[in-house]
Amino acid sequence: MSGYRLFGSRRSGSAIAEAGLAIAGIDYRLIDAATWLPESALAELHRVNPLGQIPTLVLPGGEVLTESAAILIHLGLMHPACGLLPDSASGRAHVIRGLVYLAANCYSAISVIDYPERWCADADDDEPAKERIRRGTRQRLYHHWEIFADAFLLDRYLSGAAPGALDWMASVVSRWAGTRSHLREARPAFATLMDELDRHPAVTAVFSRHWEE
Ligand SMILES: N[C@@H](CCC(=O)N[C@@H](CS)C(=O)NCC(=O)O)C(=O)O
Repeated sequence: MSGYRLFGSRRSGSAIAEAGLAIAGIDYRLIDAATWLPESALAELHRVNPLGQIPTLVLPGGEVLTESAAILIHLGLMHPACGLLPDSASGRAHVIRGLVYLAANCYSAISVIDYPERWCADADDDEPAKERIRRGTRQRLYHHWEIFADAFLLDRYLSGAAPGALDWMASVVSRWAGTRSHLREARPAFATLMDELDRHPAVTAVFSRHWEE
């Protein structure tokens, strides 16, 4: 199978990869798959990504690219003119640091909140234990976002004078687990920037298909 194939699903992190692909001007085939959709192309997804996570991008040569941050970095490096990554080495370093920060400290917490039983022995039927894990993880997640909001604005946007990879990943990951409501109180200017990015023309088609249709 030639061409790019993206495993993804609506209202999920595959919006990050789809935004990157759209901005890089790359056509791809979207394959609907997610662990919470048993009727989707789950077996095919597991064959290429044993974690079963989306987004999972298969490149034309058959290489498998998982991890939203890695996908954005790869697209930005392959298509430097599209503006996903800054031209300057220092700007790129800032954006790559921010992407990895979001993956390590924010996106990972979403998985704990969604599936607390994966992170605690014998918690499958222990609803109070799962709720305590969720509550603690949410608090930690919000703290990580506050640090991010304080440290990662490069210029008008997170990626520089124009929005780029770091903005798109932040705008999607901040939609989950009550993050936006928390930031509206704790970091209102940052929350306003996230709201603005949701409606940015560069990603309207992708984001509206995920969250409005
Ligand atoms: N580290 C991955 C995380 C991807 C991830 O957790 N994706 C979610 C959807 S938003 C998923 O597929 N979860 C299914 C599961 O863990 O069962 C990334 O940064 O892209």
